[in-house]
Amino acid sequence: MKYNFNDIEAKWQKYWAENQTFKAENNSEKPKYYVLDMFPYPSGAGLHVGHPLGYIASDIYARYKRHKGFNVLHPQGYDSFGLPAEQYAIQTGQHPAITTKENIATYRRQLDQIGFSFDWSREVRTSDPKYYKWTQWVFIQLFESWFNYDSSKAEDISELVKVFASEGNTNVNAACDDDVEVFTAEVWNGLSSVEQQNILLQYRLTYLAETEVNWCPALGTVLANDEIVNGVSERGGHPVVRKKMTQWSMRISAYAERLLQGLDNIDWTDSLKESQRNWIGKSVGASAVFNVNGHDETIEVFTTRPDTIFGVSFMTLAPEHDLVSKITTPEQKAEVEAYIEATSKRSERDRMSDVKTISGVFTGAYAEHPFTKEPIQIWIGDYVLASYGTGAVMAVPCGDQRDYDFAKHFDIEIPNIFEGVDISEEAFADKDKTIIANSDFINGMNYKKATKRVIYELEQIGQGQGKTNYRLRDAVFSRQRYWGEPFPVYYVNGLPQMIDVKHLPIELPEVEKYLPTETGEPPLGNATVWAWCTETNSVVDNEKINHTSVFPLELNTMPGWAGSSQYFNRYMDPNNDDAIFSKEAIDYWQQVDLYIGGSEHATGHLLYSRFWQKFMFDKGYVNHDEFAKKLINQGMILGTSAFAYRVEGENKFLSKGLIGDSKVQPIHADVSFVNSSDELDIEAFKNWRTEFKDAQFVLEDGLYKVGRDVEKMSKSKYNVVNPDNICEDYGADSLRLYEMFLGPLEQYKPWNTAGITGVHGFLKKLWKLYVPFMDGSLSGAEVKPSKDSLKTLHKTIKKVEEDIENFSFNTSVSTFMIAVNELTAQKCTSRDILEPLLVLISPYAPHIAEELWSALGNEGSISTASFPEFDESHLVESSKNYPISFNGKMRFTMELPLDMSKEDIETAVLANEKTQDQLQGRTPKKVIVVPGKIVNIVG
Ligand code: ANZ
Repeated sequence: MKYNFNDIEAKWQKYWAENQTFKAENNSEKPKYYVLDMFPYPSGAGLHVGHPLGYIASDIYARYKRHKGFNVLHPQGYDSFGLPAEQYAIQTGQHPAITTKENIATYRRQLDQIGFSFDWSREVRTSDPKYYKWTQWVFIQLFESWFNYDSSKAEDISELVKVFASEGNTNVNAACDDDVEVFTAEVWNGLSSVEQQNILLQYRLTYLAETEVNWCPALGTVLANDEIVNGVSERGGHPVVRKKMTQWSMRISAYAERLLQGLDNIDWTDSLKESQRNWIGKSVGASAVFNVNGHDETIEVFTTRPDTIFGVSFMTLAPEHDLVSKITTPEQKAEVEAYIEATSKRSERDRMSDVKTISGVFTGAYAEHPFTKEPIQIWIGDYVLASYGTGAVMAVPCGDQRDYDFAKHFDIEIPNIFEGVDISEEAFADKDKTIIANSDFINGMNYKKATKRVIYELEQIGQGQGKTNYRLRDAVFSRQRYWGEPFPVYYVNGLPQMIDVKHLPIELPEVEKYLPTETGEPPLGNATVWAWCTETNSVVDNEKINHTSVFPLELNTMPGWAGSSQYFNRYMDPNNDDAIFSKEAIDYWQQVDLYIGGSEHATGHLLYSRFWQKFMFDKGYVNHDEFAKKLINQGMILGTSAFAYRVEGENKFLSKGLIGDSKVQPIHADVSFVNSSDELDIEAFKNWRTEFKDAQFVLEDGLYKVGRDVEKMSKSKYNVVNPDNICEDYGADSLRLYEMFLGPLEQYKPWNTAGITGVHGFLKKLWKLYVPFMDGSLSGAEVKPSKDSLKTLHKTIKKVEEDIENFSFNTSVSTFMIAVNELTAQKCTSRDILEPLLVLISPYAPHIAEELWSALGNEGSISTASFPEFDESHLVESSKNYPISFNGKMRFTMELPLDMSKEDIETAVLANEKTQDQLQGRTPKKVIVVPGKIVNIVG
């Protein structure tokens, strides 16, 4: 009876699919449990063994919860809009939908092969019109809403219109654009509809505005801050510049405080919460207004240190600040303009992280100190960011390092306002310890008191107030790409209009080319049928545009994160065409109980999703304002790269041991050309990199040995291991066990295929335990379990249950190994032991568990079996193997009940034949009995 894993796995995968074993019901007597994975982007390269790590962990948990009696929702889908398919379309002309479909087929085959217990009847694809209809729907809901700071929630825009009509906007405490003008009800009622629409746009939760964006010329699109890494695009590493463009934005900043507070109520990893806290970046301080000499304009600054206001010796504006062009004197104009041009090439991140380069230009203008009325030079400098605070700072060289460096560099005065502190490059005053000096009405005060007083005084003269600032920016929501969700928006006189929900989805149009148009419009500008007819309520030919009944449609598409911001809710009711999900579905599933995914989404997907969820909560569509109760980040599986060493400047490779002092250049060799002894298949390498076809390979001991290094597993490092091959050679159960065995889930760990033989050998051993049930060698009568076997089983139940509850899957695998070794040694053939053992193992190695489960004569899938109950009594020892000593020397052992009295132990020991042998007729002087420990016979 061989363990024929390939056949077994195929058989059970087919069984699960045909019987819809893992289909979750939206209504059940059982308690619910929702286990979610971050859905994959289906790339052309398919999965490598690093990808399924988190999926295996969540699958174990989902299967475990089913054994524990839960109705488990464990769905999967595809985040299928995105750049790679579009880049491929640009190069080959192939429609991204086709590429996407093919890639999804590959992913599905690979996922099925690993034996995941997904409910595929709930699959979603973000690029499917049936799905993105609801992404468009959420967009419209956001457009129809504004954020009321008084109630701290999103409300219907129609409510705001009512307030405007009855009392204007003076009492409205809303999240809105900075430059909203104050108006009365009379003014509002006298405005034209277009004017009113323009004002409302300043309040809506998604709005159209001219914003400074990160423009990536190579990709031809705008990128979000989290899509830029080290100043270049995350995808492709292209340069990114700042540019002003009219874009859709999401007013996520309105939710800054709630996004921050909400972190306290969710069980997410500390590191992830910390990244979100930093990203939200709450600062408490004040705004202060400085008049500009000779101008009507004022400069408002945000400061966290109002107490340092008498230490201000200059002001710095961000080069992009609106005032710069107005206040710069003619003499300084050329220099200022050149500087602005130079900064536009640097990304915000660069500017923030670069603390070494000090640069700036004097504008020639002066501000007036709000209290001393002294003139203060106004500079521009790129260390001040346009998008933070007010884009202007009051510079205090004695309190702030960057201001200090700037003052030093440009030889600006450095006044000292801290008593007894020697201001220098190294020493900055600790704000909580110093006393203020040289500062008029706050002299002698500490930081706290001085801050309060300055804010009060600023308020008195109408030049400032207390203020809380958040680093979190509104999120740009337009992309100049083809392969994304179209906006349900058309334009009348330049004003955006939403298409009525009942006409959704607005499907992506066909285009000839996936590139921007010659006039620089996004790819949808190439579509010829892309206009909205308000009479037929349909998309019509562009030629029909008449601006009376037929209007142009939006040319941008939505960003990658649109489709992933509500997918977890859509899974609850994915085939509903009438609503994003039904009330019954959301009432039953509530929220995600466990979410497993990568930490790289900390400030992207995971923040945007929390924002949309809070919005959906405000609107009453969902019952929780956090979408995922618990979140775990899986670590990464690293690849073991292989290198061949080419002598610099020569067409010659040295085997690793021969390098010595030679100057060599390491060149990646695909790991599939290297065996487990690090020997390179030279022919395969040469065929792969034909430029080395004629290279000379200098061998050691007749072999070419490669060097090894651990790096991120990636196609570009030629160190990927394909799960298909592993499943073929060892089976999916071995793959699953091995991925877990590698180490703690959240850690980074290197892959080593050679190690898989260990877990594979374990599965074969497990199989052997059940062979007597399959080959008929087991005699008819049921075997009663031995005490030892019961003990093995119950300690395994206890450990595995604890492990799974703690997401410590690696330690379970070793527990199974110990259990199987013990049961093998005990020659266990008891069904009472072997049957529950299968249930314990089934979340980890479901195929073999199913096969053996049915070999034991069970009907149906093991997935419905209950998790074995742990019984403490099997672990309690009832007897003790006493060491029996004579004059302190241990001679033999004796098994005696633990509840035996001292006297009875003594009698039993003395009666033993071996004792008589030792005593040879002598009478012992003394018998020392320590119950439960030892017996010592003296004499
Ligand atoms: C005066 C001052 C004195 C400041 C002092 C600091 C120390 P956080 O905590 O990050 O919110 N600032 C304000 N807007 C800025 C911008 N757009 N770009 C760069 N820096 C900006 O930092 C707030 C502080 O950073 C503010 O407080 C301001 O400098 C500066 F002893 O004002 B401070």
